[in-house]
Amino acid sequence: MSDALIVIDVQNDFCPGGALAVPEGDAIVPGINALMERFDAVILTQDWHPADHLSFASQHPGKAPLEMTEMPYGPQVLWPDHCVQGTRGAEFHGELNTDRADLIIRKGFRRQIDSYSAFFENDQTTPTGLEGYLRSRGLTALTFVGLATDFCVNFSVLDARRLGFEATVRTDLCRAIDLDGSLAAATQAMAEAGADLSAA
Ligand code: VGL
Ligand code: ZN
Repeated sequence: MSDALIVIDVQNDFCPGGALAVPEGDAIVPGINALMERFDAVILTQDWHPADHLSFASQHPGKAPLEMTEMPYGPQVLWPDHCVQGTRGAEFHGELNTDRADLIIRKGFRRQIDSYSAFFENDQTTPTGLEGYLRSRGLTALTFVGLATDFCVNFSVLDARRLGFEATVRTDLCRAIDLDGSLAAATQAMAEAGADLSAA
């Protein structure tokens, strides 16, 4: 068996009431729990930033959340402080069935580099280790769900395709931030990369 479910960043800060709330971010939790039953492997990712992470607007005097900055690896959206290591906002949503997870992969823990993708940080070269884990377990077909469709899900799916994994996105079990058309752009990019986008 070779199918893995990859659950991206279903954490309090991305749910209503959180620091970087995604509209209806919590609505996908029951469906994700149910979907876990069908997979050989379940992997969760957890956005996990130090309090002074450089993706936070608070670290850039004069900048506000959702403005852009330049990082050594390219343009970067500045975010409100979110998913700070050890805080309630960084915890998984209380209803997510974390007991079913074989692996929890944390990302974004280096101050200088943001990490949207489950595979590589935003410099596109620093690996998280997920590729090696999947290959050594023989997991080749990946299904993605979680938050946010247009950032961490999108970057994870594009890297998965680049690395040669089969990728399915259950769009009904994802929710988006949708900044300036980012959801439409992400949907197009994932489809063009050969991901299978399905709503059931
Ligand atoms: C995410 C922005 C910043 C995500 C994480 O999980 O999509 N977005 N950090
Ligand atoms: Zn983040």
